[in-house]
Amino acid sequence: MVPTRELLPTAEPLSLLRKDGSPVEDSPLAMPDDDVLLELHRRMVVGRRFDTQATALTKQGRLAVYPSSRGQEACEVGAVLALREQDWLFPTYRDCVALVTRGVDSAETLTLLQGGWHLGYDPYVHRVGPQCTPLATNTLHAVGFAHAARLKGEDTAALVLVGDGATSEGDTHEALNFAGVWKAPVVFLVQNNGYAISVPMSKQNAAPSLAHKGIGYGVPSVLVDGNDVAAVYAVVKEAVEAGGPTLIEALTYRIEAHTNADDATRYRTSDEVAAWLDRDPVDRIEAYLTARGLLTPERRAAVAAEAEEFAAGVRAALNTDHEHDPMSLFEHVYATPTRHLREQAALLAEELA
Ligand SMILES: Cc1ncc(C[n+]2csc(CCOP(=O)(O)OP(=O)(O)O)c2C)c(N)n1
Repeated sequence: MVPTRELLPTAEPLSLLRKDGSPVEDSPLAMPDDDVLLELHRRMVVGRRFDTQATALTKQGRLAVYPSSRGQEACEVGAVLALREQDWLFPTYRDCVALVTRGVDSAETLTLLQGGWHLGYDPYVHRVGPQCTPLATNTLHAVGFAHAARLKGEDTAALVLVGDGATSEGDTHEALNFAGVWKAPVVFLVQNNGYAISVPMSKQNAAPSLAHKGIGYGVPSVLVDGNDVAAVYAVVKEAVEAGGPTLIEALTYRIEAHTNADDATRYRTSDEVAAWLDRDPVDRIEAYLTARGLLTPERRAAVAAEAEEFAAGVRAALNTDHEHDPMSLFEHVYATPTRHLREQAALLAEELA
């Protein structure tokens, strides 16, 4: 039997960098190498610029909806860069920054949110499952996938991203249970950003932390500072290398509203948002790298220029109109369309004729 303490998270979140960027001397985590830290920083800056660009495109009507992950870049980037090439990512609607970090084309990432097509990218190219909007469904995809890969003799881990609210769904618990039973190589990363739309954590959870829930399934659990990219990278890398299931709760905050269709001022105060802006994940790694002389003014300027170029590419792609055949709405859902779908397709064809 695994000793209880090996399954439980630490009382305080693990970290490598304090909010001012100074290093935590007695951290049990291994500080990533300098080149990794610089890459984490670069991808966070580009990811944030992508995110602000996508939010702007909703205001211009070029994007139907966008769930921003501003403030959560350390989770999105740290976790993805900790994956090996052969590993798979199972994201939610919130995780566009994780997708572009994994290499998915930015315009293809936004196709679904633009309302252009069911899915804009080929999941096999970068080993990224479809972004799931039905909460927690991706947890089951990840466990099934990782278990199947192991049965096939493949060395593949699955990283599944979920929000705090998704941990209240039955699917998450079924997935954790089977991950524990099968010892499937799945890393569950819960980005605890404090809210499920307007519902705060206090109305979702009575446990000491979300990470505590792993013990009931025999799944080792980790609590980490989700605004510390070095720490997120370190814990996800360790979990991938461990080869079995791990539940990681990363404490972070969603700076923007739930989506552009939400008014967050109705359920949270500006003081609360300001307190989290003070814990900004990009500022933190920048402060550390600058103090160590690794982030020179030249490199900083080059990264900023790259981010601007990336955003320009997103604008150009999203400002291009594509022709979509309305009849394609009925494709790729069922191998054999149901009677209702056939009837609806016939009605639409008649209307379009
Ligand atoms: C099964 C299901 N129930 C309800 C919803 C509606 N819904 C969309 S997002 C959301 C809140 C999710 O919060 P959380 O899991 O914390 O993720 P976040 O949006 O904060 O990233 C809800 C309830 C849904 N998408 N799927």
